Amino acid sequence: MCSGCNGKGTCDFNTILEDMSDVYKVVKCDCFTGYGGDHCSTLIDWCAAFDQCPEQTTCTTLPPELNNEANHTYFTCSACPAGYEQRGSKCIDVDECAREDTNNCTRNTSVCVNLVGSYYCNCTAAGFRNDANDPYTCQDPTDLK
Ligand SMILES: [Ca+2]
Repeated sequence: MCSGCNGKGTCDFNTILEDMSDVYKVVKCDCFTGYGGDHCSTLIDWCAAFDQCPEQTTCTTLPPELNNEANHTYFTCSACPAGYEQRGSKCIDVDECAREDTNNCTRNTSVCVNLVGSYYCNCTAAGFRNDANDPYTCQDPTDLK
């Protein structure tokens, strides 16, 4: 006999799961993608099964109706945190100082210093200092009272 596979699979009458000899035989279920267990009653945790999201991101298992076997899409990864970009399977620090248009440092008063996950503007002009809460702005000493 077949359990019905919870409506989430088909019965494989060639594979005996439980043989109660002369009483009955329980056959295996071939579960639809995303479902598992003997009777297809459990959802597969693709994130636990594959663990392929980059560190620092969050894996989310897609519901079975969104699984795409052709594209092997069973889970999604969140974006890398701010200050990082994904390259291949890793979140890599963005070097904001590599290009002038990716940082807010003012050239004549500061120099950009890359940090892992961020950057800051190191004040170079005489007397200029970072505002206590703003690592990107160098304040003119005449503005500091
Ligand atoms: Ca950085």
